[in-house]
Amino acid sequence: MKIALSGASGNLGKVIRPELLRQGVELRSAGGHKCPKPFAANEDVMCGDLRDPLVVDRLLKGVDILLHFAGSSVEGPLAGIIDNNLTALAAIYEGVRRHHVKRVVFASSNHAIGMYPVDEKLDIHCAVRPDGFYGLSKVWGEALARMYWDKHGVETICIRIGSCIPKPTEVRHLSTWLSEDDLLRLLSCCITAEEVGFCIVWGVSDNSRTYWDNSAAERLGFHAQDNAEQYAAEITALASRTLTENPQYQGGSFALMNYTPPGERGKTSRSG
Ligand code: 15L
Repeated sequence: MKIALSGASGNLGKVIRPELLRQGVELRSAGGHKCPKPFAANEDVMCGDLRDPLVVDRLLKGVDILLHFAGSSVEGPLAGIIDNNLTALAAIYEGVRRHHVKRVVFASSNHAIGMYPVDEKLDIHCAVRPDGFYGLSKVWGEALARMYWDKHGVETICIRIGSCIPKPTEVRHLSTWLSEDDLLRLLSCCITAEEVGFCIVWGVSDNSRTYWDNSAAERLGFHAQDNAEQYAAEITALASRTLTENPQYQGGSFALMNYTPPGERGKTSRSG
């Protein structure tokens, strides 16, 4: 089986590559401006702008599964998000069609639903509530994937990734953490599951304080083994020392960027 990975030089790409290569996967890893250095003999590397169909052709030739981890990964100016997360994604899905790639695993994000309050437990069918342009671009990506399944039979698993970092560093992560080992376990299920059609799952560990019901991922065979609670004492002590407030919205700080507090809504701004 040949797997392509976009976003290979990013934080998650660097976690994913060694494990796939260790498993003997024939991997094509793509970076953006710079080509990544191959980690092993079974890795071929490339780079380029994924809005360009010729670059997409190089990425997808002979590929069975694409792990799409490239694109803007944080909130930022709309123009860049449109280039990276909308235009490039559309070019990729057209390439997926041209090359008969069977399945895409799309790195979506919890920021597609980031405006939900933290005391609401969500299942995967909840309505979207993006917390910014970045979250909105992930909603668009999920809908694009849905369309390619309905119209062209291209399978996609969208993973709404929580906070995939080596260990939790703030109170919110006690709910949103996805350990790197659990990410690898989840990806392995996404690669080997039989027929998946189109589905969305949460990318989250088995956290006692999770916001999300992840039975959709369990249906793919995923059983998270890590729990952020093991860091709870450390994190709460840190939060009380630094007087950090508990998050209000599931998207944390993203939800509060360019945010109008309820008491100030509808008031004329000083410049207006
Ligand atoms: C994401 O989608 C971002 O890519 C990452 O940088 C984190 O901010 C993460 O979400 C999170 O919500 O913690």
